[in-house]
Amino acid sequence: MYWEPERECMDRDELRQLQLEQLQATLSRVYMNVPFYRKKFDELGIDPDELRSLEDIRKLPFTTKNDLRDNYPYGLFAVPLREVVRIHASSGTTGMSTVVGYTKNDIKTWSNLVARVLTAAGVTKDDVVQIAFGYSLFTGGFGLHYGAERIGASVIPISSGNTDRQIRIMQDFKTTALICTPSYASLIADTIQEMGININSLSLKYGLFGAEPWSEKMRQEIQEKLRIIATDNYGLSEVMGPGVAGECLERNGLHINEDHFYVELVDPETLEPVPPGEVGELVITTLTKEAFPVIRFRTRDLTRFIPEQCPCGRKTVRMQRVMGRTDDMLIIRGVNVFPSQIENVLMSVEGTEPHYQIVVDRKGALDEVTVMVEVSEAIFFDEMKRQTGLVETIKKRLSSELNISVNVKLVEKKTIERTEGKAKRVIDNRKL
Ligand code: DLL
Repeated sequence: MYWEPERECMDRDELRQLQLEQLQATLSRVYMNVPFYRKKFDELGIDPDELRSLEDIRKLPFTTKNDLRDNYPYGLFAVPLREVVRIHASSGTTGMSTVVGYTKNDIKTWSNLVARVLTAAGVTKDDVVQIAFGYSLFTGGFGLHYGAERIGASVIPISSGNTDRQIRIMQDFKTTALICTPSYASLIADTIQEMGININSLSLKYGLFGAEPWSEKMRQEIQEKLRIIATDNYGLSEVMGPGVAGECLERNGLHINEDHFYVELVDPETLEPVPPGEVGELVITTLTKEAFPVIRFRTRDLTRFIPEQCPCGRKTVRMQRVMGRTDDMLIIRGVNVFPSQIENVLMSVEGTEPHYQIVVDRKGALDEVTVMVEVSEAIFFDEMKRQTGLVETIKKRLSSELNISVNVKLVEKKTIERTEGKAKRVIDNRKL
């Protein structure tokens, strides 16, 4: 049930000592090998050899996605290209993509960390693992593939897309673990139903989902439809890819691989540490990466640490599921809300389907938000009265639970675009 118990269950004091030593080594490495960091440290009068405690990390500057873009493509690599054996890049939905590299050793570390995440989520060498993440510059496919091979599972590198074929292969190859985004899992579940396949004829036991925010209700929905145990796992290409953190079978927060990543939570406005237990932006410093170390990388992801030790025995700190990215936060008449919170409310209303989209328009000085949600055919073709009732229920719940007032539109099944990768939950029509 553990992949590397000596690390995952390591005593906290010992862990902190290890983190400090690794941090010191990383800092002198980036100072020596990456002009960008050297310049920044020099400007601030920071001598990397003077870091005495982990808390001293707060004196170091943050690194942002813009810094990565400014140094496109290889400016932040800490080793010569001949030592780089793999290159990935982030999706770059906005602007230029960011490029990351791995040495041979980095790939080994990465595989091990993904192996930890898989093991914690129940996967063993006896499993048949279907990887329905894209195999591409995106880190999802290859990252999980290497981890699954590392533990000795039988890996099906099917990549994303071609859902009917995914399902046929799932049946024929007796897949026991499905790995993809939660929104793709939800599409696969619906397609299984539509194809008239009896779910009990499949061998699925586990689902490991990540790469985008999802709600607890969505987890329940997927678990019920696919009859699996679904866990959440988190990572980002700038830091490594998948393998940064993942849930154990307790399914109550994601264990962070702290012996490889030093994590902080800061207030995104003041950049000061948030008080214990509060939500903040996750900031990550890599402790062991060779080709592409990052110092205090601002992830833009909002979460909270769970201070209590997990009953599973791991001593690594857990983070709550990511609520969303600071850039995805909606401000609806002064109330801050994330799409995943809206999702949680929608999913708790009887009759809704797990497919929705949030459309933001500007009317005068105010943002107007319309939540479009798919409903079952029975409801869609039912009398007006029932539909109006459902709209009212959803509006009331959103208002009482999130304090937001929005328009709600029920739409027919399949109206909302399906995704085989990361879902686009917000359509922003404002010309800001
Ligand atoms: O999504 C890496 C990954 C692949 C993680 C497969 C897990 C599984 P990027 O494309 O660089 O890398 O996107 C990273 O996706 O900053 C978060 O905003 C979001 N994200 C990733 N995992 C989760 C998650 C991969 N479990 C960005 N929950 C991150 C919520 C997630 N958001």
